[in-house]
Amino acid sequence: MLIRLPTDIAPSEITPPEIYRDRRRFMQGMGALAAGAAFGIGPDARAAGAKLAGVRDSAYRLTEASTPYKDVTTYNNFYEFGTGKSDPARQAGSLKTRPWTVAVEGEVRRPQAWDIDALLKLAPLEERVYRMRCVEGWSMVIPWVGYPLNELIRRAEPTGNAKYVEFVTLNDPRQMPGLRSRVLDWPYTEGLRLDEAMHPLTLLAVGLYGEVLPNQNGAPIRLVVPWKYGFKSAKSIVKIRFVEKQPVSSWTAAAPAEYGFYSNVNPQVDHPRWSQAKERRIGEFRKRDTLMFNGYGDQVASLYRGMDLKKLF
Ligand SMILES: Nc1nc2c(c(=O)[nH]1)N[C@H]1C(S)=C(S)[C@@H](COP(=O)(O)O)O[C@H]1N2
Ligand SMILES: [Mo]
Repeated sequence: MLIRLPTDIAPSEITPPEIYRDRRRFMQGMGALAAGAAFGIGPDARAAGAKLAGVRDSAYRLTEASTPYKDVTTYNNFYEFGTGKSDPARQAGSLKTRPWTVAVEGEVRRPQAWDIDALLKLAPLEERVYRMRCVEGWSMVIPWVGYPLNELIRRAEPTGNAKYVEFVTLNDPRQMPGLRSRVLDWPYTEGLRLDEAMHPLTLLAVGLYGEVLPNQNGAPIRLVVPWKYGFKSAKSIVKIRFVEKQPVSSWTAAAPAEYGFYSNVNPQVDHPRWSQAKERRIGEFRKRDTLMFNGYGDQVASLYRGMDLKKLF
């Protein structure tokens, strides 16, 4: 894998994540102690910010510095909670992540409605530090916690007709104020080809920075597909449907000339309204070159052999 070291950033520009985390942890600890004393309760292991137990290390980690927790959790796209970058952090507190069910259905031998707490135990949780690139031109490095989506897919036993996987996310106007706006056709849906969904890099994420996923990052469970633009990584998933025909995602439906089904990060294929050649890593000033397949070409280029990626963007 091609790994670029952040040699062009002054060390003073980076808040080391450990230091940031320590500071935050101390403040949280104080808050939890106060709440516990007042209500006689212990920490809720399922609440955003609670530490996830038994998270394994993994070989999937960049040597680049992770984007500070504060930026990862306050600069978000989650249109169900507003279109401003700081809206989700302010408004996603109204999302209820329990009870939560993820329906696995369609072209599978074993359809199942998974309770989220059973899903959390389906496979060992690992930490994976991935580079994430939004089509708007910014990027982050995020230490996700989760397991490969293929763990769930294998248990579902797709039939021979399953060629694609569709992801449907929560569509509840009582919890999601942004649904009142017609920016997209709700629910937010996304799709992958079955081999992309089975790829070992494709993650079902339930946490970040070792903790339960904050609501604004797609609690309680979301997709992470690091070689594709960020919008493919659907948040707060309630349904995973195996289908024969290529699904139409919300973004493709909204602007088919701008957002294709594949949406692989590709510095040579510009978005009609802006270049994709460079990106700004959140926290940095100078732009970086965007890498083909977001730097994951060694692992994923073979999925697209023989395809014209200018046409199938
Ligand atoms: N349900 C849902 N999922 C979503 C979005 C959204 O608006 N709604 N935005 C997408 C976009 S454009 C990006 S860049 C990523 C951002 O993920 P993050 O906020 O955890 O960094 O989430 C993606 N998943
Ligand atoms: Mo995005």
